[in-house]
Amino acid sequence: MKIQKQQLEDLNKSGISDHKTKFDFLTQSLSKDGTDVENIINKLAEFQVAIPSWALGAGGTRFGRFSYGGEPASLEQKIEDIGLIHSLTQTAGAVSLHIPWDVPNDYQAIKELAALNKIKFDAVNSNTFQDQKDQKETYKYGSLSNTSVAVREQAIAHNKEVIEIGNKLGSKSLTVWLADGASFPGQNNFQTALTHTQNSLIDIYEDMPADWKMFIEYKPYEPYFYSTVIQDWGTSLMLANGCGERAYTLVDLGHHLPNTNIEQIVSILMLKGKLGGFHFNDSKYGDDDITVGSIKPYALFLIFNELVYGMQNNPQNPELGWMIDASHNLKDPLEDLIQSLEAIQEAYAKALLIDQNALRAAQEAHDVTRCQEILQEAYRTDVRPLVREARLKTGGVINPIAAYRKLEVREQLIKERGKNTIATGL
Ligand code: LRH
Ligand code: MN
Repeated sequence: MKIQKQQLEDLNKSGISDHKTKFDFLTQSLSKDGTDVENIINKLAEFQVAIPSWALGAGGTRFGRFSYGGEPASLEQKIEDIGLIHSLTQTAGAVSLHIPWDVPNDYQAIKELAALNKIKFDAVNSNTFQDQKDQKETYKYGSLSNTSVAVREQAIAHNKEVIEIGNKLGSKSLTVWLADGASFPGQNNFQTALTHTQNSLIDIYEDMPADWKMFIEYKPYEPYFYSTVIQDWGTSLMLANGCGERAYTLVDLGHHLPNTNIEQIVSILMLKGKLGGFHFNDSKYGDDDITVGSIKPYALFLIFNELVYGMQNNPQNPELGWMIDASHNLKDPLEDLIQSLEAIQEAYAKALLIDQNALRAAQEAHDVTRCQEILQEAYRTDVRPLVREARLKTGGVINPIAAYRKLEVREQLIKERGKNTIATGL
């Protein structure tokens, strides 16, 4: 299914005047405070978030999976679905593949299809947390950290294969997340596990093309429940430093113990020039992988405040890899992803409204109330007219969810693909 340009324009007709009224009103009040609205619109329009290839079908938990109908059964159909989301939002211009779930059959064809949909290939993800059919060594007791040389070498070889696949597609980064850990005290020697992991990552790092980055993703627990080798940002930072200047830490919002101050972690990693990428999602308890901004929108805003400050003050930190990492158990995966993209744009827009100089001055003056007032003034501003204007300016629609439903996209996909197709992924 492809959405034609004319359809997008027709969809905007009914809402354009109401949008202009709200946009003009907001622009006037913001310009009065000296806000450069044009600059914010351009930044929102440039902000592209990679869609995870593993989150375009119905996700599942160990308690069950409820299929959605019309799910993409091939990488080609996944690219088409991301193309649908991108044509409506104009902010999903990239895909992050997970190997071996999404190995291309025809590289040339998949690159042409992606280009047709204005989709770039962002970070590729290795997978040494599942055993593949006819795999020689099992990852049951770990991969890059395993006590067995044979298992470590197999896992290293897999990561090098993932780099090759990504390289053929034009990707420039590898994300390594390890399930490696233990569920019982005494099961692992922590020092040996970490040392094996460091040496394995160095082996992979040295095999990366010179213009590639490595993202090391941390997680405190799951699938194991006593210890995880790469459990927190400090361990990931240490391993990245151990690899070299093109290795960075990847922050998945769901990979923090309750009440962790994630914005402080983001700030420190940017100061150290070691924040490589993000996996956006939201959670109430664990790694729930639910819609961005659906539980803790203020926390997301505070994270974007540190990101905006870092992007303005930390030239030592590279351009960040923005990705969503979610799993959809209840909602239409494409609607869920559209909602996440909107929440990300709104948090970024609100953070761009923060008067960073006034905030610095209030911090210097220890005027705590003023500091909070400056943040909350921005947070309490309804920035949706700015986000909509950025979409309109780039050929998207004013209200993506309404457009998705008006076009009956899911019904169309079910007609084309049937009710029982199952997408690879989580
Ligand atoms: C681990 C994780 C990681 C992916 C997987 C799909 O929880 O966040 O980023 O490999 O989800
Ligand atoms: Mn993740």
